[in-house]
Amino acid sequence: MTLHTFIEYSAEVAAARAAGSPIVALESTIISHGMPYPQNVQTAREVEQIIRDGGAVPATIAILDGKIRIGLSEAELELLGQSPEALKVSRRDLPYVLASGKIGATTVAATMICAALAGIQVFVTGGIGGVHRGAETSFDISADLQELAQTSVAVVCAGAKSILDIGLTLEYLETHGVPVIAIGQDNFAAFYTPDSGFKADFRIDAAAEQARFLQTKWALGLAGGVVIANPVPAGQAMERAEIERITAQALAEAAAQGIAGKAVTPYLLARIKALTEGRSLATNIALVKHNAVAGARLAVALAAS
Ligand code: PSU
Ligand code: MN
Repeated sequence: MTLHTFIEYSAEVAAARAAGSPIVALESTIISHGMPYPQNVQTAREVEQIIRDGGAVPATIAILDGKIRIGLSEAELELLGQSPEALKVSRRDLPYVLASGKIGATTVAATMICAALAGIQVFVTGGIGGVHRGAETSFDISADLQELAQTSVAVVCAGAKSILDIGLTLEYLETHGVPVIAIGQDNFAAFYTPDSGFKADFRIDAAAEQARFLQTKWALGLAGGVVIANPVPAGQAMERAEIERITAQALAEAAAQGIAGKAVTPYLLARIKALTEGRSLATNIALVKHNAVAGARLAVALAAS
């Protein structure tokens, strides 16, 4: 029994694998725990379509009926978007959800594991987890960062959210040898806003050059992921001062309510959405779609080289 025993591909993804066509992995925690219904399912569908329009095949990943599913049907996207039973699954949760046959929505970390098992090198999401503010006392550091340190998948995202300590997140990635690439600018993106105020390690705009970077890293035997940070388009970004104020309020509320562990990130996302009257959700949807364009380009470039 190996993890491969548990993998099941959709017909679309199986055909793409057989043909050697470009494939882009997508996570499901963003659907089940990152956005409200029905915008979550709507966005998941639209993101898949953007990837198809970009010449690649989307592979949304989740755990269903004791299987790692690579590529989901419309009904399965709907189930993940609506079911209160969907568990947030990171690396440590994978064996439990698979063995129990429960519904699992995979985080960046778990999606990277599954994508790597399926031979998929490009993964598109909204934002990665990171080192939380106050981590020096809470020890709250997302398992996403450890996964980036060891699993060879490129993660196209809009940077890391300001609910995190972005400076410490970048330090952690540096320690673990994870390159952080920026698209279209020198600085690392901050999810709701294009500029975190911190420099990325490298700026690489062209997909062909990003592909060459990845192939060089992995050819050298340097296992591990790469963060490719694509800033939210200016017209769809939030105002920095507003998001800072609201983030501070959401963090204070989380602390007052004793929210801890895996509940922290979903709680903060939901509070920020409520406090911005949904404007943060519109930005979130826009940036994921923008990342899908970049991710499809990268997958196509990798397949062509
Ligand atoms: N950031 C978002 N939306 C999300 C997440 C992060 O803007 O949905 C999810 C991702 O699945 C990420 C996870 O991998 O939260 C990180 O959770 P934690 O901080 O508990 O590691
Ligand atoms: Mn955490």
